[in-house]
Amino acid sequence: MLKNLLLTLFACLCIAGSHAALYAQVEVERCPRPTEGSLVTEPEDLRSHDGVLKVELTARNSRQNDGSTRYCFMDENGAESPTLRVNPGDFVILTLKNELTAFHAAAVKNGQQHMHGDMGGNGDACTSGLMTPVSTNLHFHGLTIPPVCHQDDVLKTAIQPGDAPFEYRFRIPEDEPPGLYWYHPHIHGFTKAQVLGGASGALIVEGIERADKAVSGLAERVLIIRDQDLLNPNAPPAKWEPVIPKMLVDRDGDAANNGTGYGKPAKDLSINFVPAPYPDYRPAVIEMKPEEQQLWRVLNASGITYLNLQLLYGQTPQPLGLVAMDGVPLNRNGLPRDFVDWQTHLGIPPGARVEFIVKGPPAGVSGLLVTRTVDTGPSGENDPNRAIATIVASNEAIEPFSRLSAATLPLPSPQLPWLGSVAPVRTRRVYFSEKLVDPNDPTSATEFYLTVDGQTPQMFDPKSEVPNIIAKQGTIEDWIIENRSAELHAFHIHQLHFLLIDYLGRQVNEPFLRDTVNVPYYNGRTLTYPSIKVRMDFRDPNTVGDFLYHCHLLEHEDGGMMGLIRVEP
Ligand SMILES: [Cu+2]
Repeated sequence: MLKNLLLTLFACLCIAGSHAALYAQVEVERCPRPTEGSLVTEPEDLRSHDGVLKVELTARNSRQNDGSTRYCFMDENGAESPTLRVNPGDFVILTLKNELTAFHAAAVKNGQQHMHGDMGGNGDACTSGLMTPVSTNLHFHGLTIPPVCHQDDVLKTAIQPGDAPFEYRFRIPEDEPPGLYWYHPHIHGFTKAQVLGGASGALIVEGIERADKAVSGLAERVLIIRDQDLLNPNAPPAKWEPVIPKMLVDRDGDAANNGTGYGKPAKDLSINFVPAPYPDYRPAVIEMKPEEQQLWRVLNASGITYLNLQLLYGQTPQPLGLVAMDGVPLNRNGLPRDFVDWQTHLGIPPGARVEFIVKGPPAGVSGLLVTRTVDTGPSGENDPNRAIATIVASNEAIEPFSRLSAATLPLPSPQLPWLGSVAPVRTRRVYFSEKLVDPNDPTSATEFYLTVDGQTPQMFDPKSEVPNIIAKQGTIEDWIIENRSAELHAFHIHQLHFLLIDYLGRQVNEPFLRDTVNVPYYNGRTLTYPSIKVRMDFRDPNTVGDFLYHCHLLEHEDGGMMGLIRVEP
């Protein structure tokens, strides 16, 4: 009996030994993802109870066979990138455990293999500022919560592998507009890698149906569009595409904008992690009951890709009933309570959100969610026309997890006067620009700047504590944001929303607020640089402190296109 047992055990060990390589390959995927052509499922919803949302997240990564790295946030039940659902006034208590692994020599050298002290860090996640490929943290994009440690500071807060779980603890403001927000890491120099790898998730402030009756009682779907490195980088374009000029590569090594709307994209796209990769763009599958109306809450969590969404039934673009941008209902300034802006395409810069009403296709008709090409400028990346998901009308379609309340107790009006009706205390001018390290060598590295007019252009220095801008809490300022570079940029500021007043010299006076906005590129042929004007709102006491404004193309942000603002009490 014992002899048999030992023999069995010995046999097992032999098999284990001879198959070590095999076992290494089939080890459990730490960031599992659906395959091409899969049904689009929704992220899990985590809801607050008795005014508190408790979440335990773990940051993980995994190396893929093609050399790319996936990053993910998993909750305590194994759900990836759960949607955090909160009400105004709720407390969020979120612990983040860092289980990132260094896969690259540089990461090992600079990261977890060294003690914190070796890198100038001090072992304190609140103050170390130690930012390496395996450090992580969270930014709550769009929320007006304080820029302090354990809330929404990303200047110093950095959690290292092996640190105790780090606790975020903040209150959703009572007057936070209801809508779609999101969370993602913000480690200077490494944000792009983590976000491209998939580290992002949605946060919903409930109550949009109280702001806009047009969505009351609708089923809602959270759709997160992310980008990632090409799965088939060496494939030629599909045969159905028109022949385009020879593909060029930009300074980041991504496919450059060729101006045709076709050709190799800079990055692949996925929708709720279902990839729709170049060159065939096999779409993911969204099922809906025939002609059902739903509220789609779409986040562009891409690192660098602009979206221009369109929904086609046959060849016909369908009306998309826009009700919110960047988490703010479109009637925020007091427009009618059933206001809907019907559009046939919706542009979404990286970081931005759109929420819109769609009607499912009739039985027997299939639809296609596409992104149309975006002209990112001669120095921009290629964002061609491509399919993302097919819409299948089916009576068996699974109902979305969440349905908006049909009750329409109106949301209280904002306490402060509408931003458009308040005079600014001053006007500032900031500008995007880029410079080759060696102007005579077009292959040399590019430095990215976001500069206050009059100051010397400098890449953002995380070690510097000198703010580029000092503002006063309680005031309102107008900022003119210029683009002196040959590519499109997406301006974003932490901690607050702003009002877009002028766009390319045209008054727009939007009835809502944004936190991310495009600034068109300079084509070299106009007397002035393209610019926009926004009205910044520093009235909320939660905006007091040091925080960031930057381009939301993450390779630009990581590359220095960022500035520091201090709002004094
Ligand atoms: Cu940019």
